[in-house]
Amino acid sequence: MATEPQLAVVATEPAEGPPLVGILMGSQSDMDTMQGAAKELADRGIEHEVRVLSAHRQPDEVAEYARSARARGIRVLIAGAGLSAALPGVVAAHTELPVIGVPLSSRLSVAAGLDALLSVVQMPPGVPVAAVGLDNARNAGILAARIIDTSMPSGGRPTAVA
Ligand code: AIR
Repeated sequence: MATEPQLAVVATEPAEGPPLVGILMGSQSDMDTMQGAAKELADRGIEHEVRVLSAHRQPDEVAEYARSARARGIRVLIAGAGLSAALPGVVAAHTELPVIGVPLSSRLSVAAGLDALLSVVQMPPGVPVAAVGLDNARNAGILAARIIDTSMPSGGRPTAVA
């Protein structure tokens, strides 16, 4: 049975330049929790974009987004999902950008979010995802800001990546 596409450009903060952080989530139902990451970035004046993209429902779109992110100037990706939370890992499989995974405690979880936590943390060697705690999108935003800060010691904008 065909699945209804859920691709949505949910929000792009007013930007002086291209977004430096991409925030992804597996469902619109994850939005309230994932806004914690967006708020931390906005508070620091870091341009970011937000996308609803499911690794299972829209696998091709997820791969395309991840593959093209670096060339668009994105420096860090944050990906949150619940249940069988493949999104952070699939994103990491398609990019060399740092990926921060946010395990989410979906209402449908049979294990209070432990399913998502293990899915995000237990990546195979060679494909790293930096995981934050359950539902802790705020920490993902803070960590992304710190990664960007250390990659731009002068405090300026990064040079374009070919
Ligand atoms: N999800 C969506 N596609 C793959 C996964 N793992 C997750 C979402 C959400 C949960 O499934 O990240 O946390 C329930 O999604 P929905 O759309 O049914 O509310």
